[in-house]
Amino acid sequence: EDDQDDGNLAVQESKPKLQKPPMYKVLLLNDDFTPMDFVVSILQTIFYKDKEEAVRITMNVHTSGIGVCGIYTKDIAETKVQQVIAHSQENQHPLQCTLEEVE
Ligand code: NFA
Repeated sequence: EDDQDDGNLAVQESKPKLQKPPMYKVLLLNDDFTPMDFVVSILQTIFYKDKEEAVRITMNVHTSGIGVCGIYTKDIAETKVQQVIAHSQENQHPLQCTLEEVE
């Protein structure tokens, strides 16, 4: 903007066009084989949950069959899904993880 009075039209006529990015839930799926402690450690290391929250999420997945680990933008959600699957396979656990768009 310069010093001349333009009635501030340039400012008033240029509305911001920022959009909220689509967000994705990262979901953990229950199975009969992956040890509880392994799921808790994944939630602490990959999803930065404290111990109490990690245990809460693990028990929710164990009892209900599925649960949300966190909500992220697409790139971050996809990376976390791959990290969970890779870490599980390295330890010969069948733990599955997927993502789902919010709303
Ligand atoms: N159901 C698994 C067990 O009883 C624990 C588990 C929890 C697995 C959450 C996957 C996800 N050992």
